[in-house]
Amino acid sequence: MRPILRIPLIALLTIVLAFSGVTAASAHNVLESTAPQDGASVSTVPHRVVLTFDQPSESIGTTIAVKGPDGPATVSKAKLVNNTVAVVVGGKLPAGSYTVNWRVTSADGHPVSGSFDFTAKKATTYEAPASPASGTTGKSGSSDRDNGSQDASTPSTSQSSGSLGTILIVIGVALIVVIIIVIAVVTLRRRRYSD
Ligand SMILES: [Cu+2]
Repeated sequence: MRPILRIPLIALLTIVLAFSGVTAASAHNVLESTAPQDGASVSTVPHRVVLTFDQPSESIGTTIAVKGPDGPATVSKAKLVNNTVAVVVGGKLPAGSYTVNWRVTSADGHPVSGSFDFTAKKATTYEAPASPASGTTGKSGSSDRDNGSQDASTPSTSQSSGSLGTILIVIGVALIVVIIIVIAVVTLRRRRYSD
């Protein structure tokens, strides 16, 4: 009985080690810096809020929502250049505390999210961007706001999605273990019958 079970055990250990190696290799995007910095006090709200990661992000599912004393201040969708994700801020921006809620799709497809704050000492006003996409500014602005409120209500999205992958791996390994045990039992029974 034992020599037969030894082989499936070695196979199982190999599979588990292989899976853990894959998980460690595919790292999520890590936020390296923000402009403005977390907790910074700036004279006025900058026209653009920029997040820099250790690697490029995927545009699908990537959102940045800036919220000020008067509510949402984000007027563009997230723009991705190299390792940065930026968003344009506009409208009347009073002095006070601003919160940036961000959600970024990592290079490996997994979402990462977080938030940071900064304070504006003085009020400023930016006119709506006169870009070719200005015709859809209102619509994109409102959809950004919707995304922002969803992010705010579910701050732990990245955690649950990240652990979902781990759960799937555990389920996969568990299935393999069950299959190996069934094969071992069937093999043992056949041996007994043949003896
Ligand atoms: Cu990942």
